[in-house]
Amino acid sequence: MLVASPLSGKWTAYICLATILCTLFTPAVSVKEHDFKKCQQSGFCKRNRAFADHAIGSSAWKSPYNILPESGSFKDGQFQASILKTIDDDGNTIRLPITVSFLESGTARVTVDEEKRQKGEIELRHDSKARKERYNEAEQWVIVDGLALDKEAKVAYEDKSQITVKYGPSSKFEAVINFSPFGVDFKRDGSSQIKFNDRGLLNVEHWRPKIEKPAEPEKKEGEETVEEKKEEEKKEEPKGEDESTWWDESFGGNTDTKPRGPESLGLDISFVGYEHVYGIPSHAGPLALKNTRGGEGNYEEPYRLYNADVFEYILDSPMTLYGAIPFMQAHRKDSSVGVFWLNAAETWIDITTHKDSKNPLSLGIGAKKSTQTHWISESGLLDVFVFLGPTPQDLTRKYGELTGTTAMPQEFAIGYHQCRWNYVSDEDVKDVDRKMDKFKMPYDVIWLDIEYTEEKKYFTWDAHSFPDPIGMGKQLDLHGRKLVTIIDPHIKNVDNWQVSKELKEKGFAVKNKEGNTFDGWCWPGSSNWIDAFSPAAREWWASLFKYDAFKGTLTNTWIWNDMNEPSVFNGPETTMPKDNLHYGNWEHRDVHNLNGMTFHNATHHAVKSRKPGELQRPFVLTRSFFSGSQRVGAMWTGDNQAAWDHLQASIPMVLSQGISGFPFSGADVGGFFGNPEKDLQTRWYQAGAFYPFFRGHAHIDARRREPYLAGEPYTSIIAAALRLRYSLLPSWYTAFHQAYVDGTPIVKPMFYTHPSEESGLTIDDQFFVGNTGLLVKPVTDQNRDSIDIWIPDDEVYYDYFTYDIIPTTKGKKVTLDSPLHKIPLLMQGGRIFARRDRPRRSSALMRWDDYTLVVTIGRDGKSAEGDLYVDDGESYDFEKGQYIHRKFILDGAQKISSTDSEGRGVKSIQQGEWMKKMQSVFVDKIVVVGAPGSWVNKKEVAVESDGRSWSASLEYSPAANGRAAFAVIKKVGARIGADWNVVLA
Ligand code: NBV
Repeated sequence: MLVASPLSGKWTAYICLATILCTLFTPAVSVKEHDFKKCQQSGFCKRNRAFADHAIGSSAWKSPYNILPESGSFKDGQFQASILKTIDDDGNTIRLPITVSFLESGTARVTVDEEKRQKGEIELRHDSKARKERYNEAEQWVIVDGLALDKEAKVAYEDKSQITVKYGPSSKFEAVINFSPFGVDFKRDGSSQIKFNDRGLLNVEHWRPKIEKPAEPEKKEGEETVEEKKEEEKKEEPKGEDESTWWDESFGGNTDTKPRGPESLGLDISFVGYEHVYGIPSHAGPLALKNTRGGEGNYEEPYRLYNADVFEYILDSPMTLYGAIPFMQAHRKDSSVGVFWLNAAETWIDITTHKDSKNPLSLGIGAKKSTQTHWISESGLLDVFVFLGPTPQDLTRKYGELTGTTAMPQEFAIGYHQCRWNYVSDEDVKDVDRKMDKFKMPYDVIWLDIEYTEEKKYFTWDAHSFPDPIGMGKQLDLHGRKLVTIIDPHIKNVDNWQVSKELKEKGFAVKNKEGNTFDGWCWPGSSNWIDAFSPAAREWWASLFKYDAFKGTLTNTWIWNDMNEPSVFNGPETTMPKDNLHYGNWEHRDVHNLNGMTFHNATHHAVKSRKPGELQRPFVLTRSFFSGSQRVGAMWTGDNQAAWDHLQASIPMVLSQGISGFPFSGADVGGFFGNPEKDLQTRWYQAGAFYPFFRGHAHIDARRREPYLAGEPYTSIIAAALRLRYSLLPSWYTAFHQAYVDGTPIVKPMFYTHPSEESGLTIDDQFFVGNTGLLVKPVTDQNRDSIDIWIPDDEVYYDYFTYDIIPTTKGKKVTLDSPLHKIPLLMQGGRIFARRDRPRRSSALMRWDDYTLVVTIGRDGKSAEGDLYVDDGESYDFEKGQYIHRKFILDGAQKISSTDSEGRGVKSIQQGEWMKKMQSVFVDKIVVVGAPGSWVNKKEVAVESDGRSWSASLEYSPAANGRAAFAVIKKVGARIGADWNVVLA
């Protein structure tokens, strides 16, 4: 039932004028690469790269960081000591407390702080109110569990120069902490996997007072200015001591005042024997990351993590995008390790790969490769988690344990979403809703972009175009559909609007460096930004979403958070000045990459508490994110373009999100900017049907392109893609559940599913869906009638649509036909997955439909298995055991059985309203692909369940012209939640 509150229908006479003004203020759209810093333009990045060049280029280089042996102690799984950083030739040192924690999960954590800043014994410049410590609260936002110390971790060896700790499962892991210079060698089964400071690039810029230089005298003609002299002197300065950006730094007309001076961190992390590294999204580039120090095919720039509104982003680039997950994994055949760099400040990562062999006779043939990375952050703690694998699943599980896993979404959220900037009125929305039905295109959600508001004031409606949001919401609800409205973090700065007044009066906005409410420019013009770091601000934010506050919203209204990097049109790099202040007086520089997540998190909690007792799982989409955002919603890859290469780029981007713990992701289907050609739009729907988050979206200037407008044959082909998505929803939901349980990606790249297959380690244009064995390779080129798909194993593969047996060879590519109407989609043998085959208008309408199980018989000709997870798709009752989780097994081609996959007793799973209703939901059909020839005369099979037995008909189709034999068992009639057997022998 919908909960409604009346819309305060305040018609305003200025509407038309305001709309005109708003449309006039649409910033020019163009690639703005030069608006974003390169490493050379980012003071600390430049300094750390120079430091690295100096260290690597000098054979005499010795890292000036040494652990003071007598400061070290090991207790209860934790090693604590002081690192002394020698800062001059006189031997003066700075003290850096270090903690190495060994966690019960087998993960190790290295944390380095700076004693003087920790104790607040520093002076701030410009009367700044900023905190003096290095930012130490990232953990509070990011880590949810898994910090228990491993009391079993033991010191295996210790002397004046090092300590070796054995830890992890069966003490297989080892950390050799070297004292002079400081370094850690993380080993598994005795061999090095990950090394810290192996190349001596550790650099913790300690606090120092600014030595004021005399003011510059007037320049007489022909004389050098102080600046020019400085430039001259700089040329002679040793590398790594470039002071020019220590105390202030300007870019694009904005000056950062840096009240705490230089405070960056750098560390080299080497992955020994690993040629490929992955992760650290979001970047528009390949899944296996590229080298960043130049050379053929490599990038010149480090990968950057500094959340930014980079619209019309360029492809194949290490340039920053909207979100940041500083989690990197390294893989080689049969081994995976990873690091998680817990730092929310601007971060750059250099990557270089080199051959390991020192044997000159090997000529590099057969030599192993290692990858060296160099991590550079502007401020904060050095805080790194180390995962020693050995499988890709170990990494995603351990990372999920620390940062949390994907929130279990409502089922509608994994259906199709129809968006554009903008649906112009409530009538327009209702019309699209009707047309989707008319063209038999299932969909679940329609979206409203910023134009639904009155003058870009969120929580209001443009009364002229949206006079009846309640009526609109109710029409959508007729088919169980939802509305998503956009709410951005910038609040229009006007005195005659309560939300703006309260934000300022209560002091809940982000402050400028002077401690006054920060004012910047965004969609509404002059704006202020809610500071979601503040608990009181978050509570206030929640009050704005109550049904009687955000009038016109209903229980089927959900939220979209955009622009939360945050995007500030007149700010440096289109974001907030780094010397702005957040709750607790932390500088924006310290928390920038967390900002989007705190806002997303605040909105998630706000919609969750709209009405006491209403227990719906929230849906909130975010553009900006950080490690942990997966716990509160979905993300999309931002403002892409209607171009084939953007479609192509979306696949590795979505895969990268998946392996990095935030798998609920997708790209704008059709491309945000521009007008896709019909074939591109069609191919994009076919690809989008396999994104975990599936939404069509378009820019305000783009032509209307609701999928039914495409015209034939495109409309029918798109409708088929949408229906394919809907029929597979049970399997998608099962994959989401797996992600929720242990952080497993929803769509999986080849290295993840087949880590032993070396030739698949860099493949990033095809993937498996959950545990279904469905292998898809979206077509991302124009006029492609055939496509090569790489086969990861010796299993048999069937074409999804025709049941043809594909002639495959493990580790080799096979060519498939891929005319426009066809999605290259294979079924791996040995799997059982669930579908709902009856086409309906929305996922809600499918809720009580019966299931089809597809069994693909494996290479051995007789076995297959799979699972299915089902719950009510909206509430939290699944946390109380209200769910069905089945395991299906085909055993020796004799019997297909369904049992509770968690071994729960029948009683415990039959209680509760929803469970009761599910008693009348059945397995209707079982399709067995690759059915054995011995079934040729079989006409019926026995079904056993609930202590009864009955027969079901079997229709057998023999193999023909390359097509596998298959059998269809009809009207199975076994309850989906019950134990049953289908006896085939
Ligand atoms: O709110 C308007 C757009 C939105 O449609 C898009 O999806 C976001 O990524 N928004 C960005 C602001 C401006 C884009 C030029």
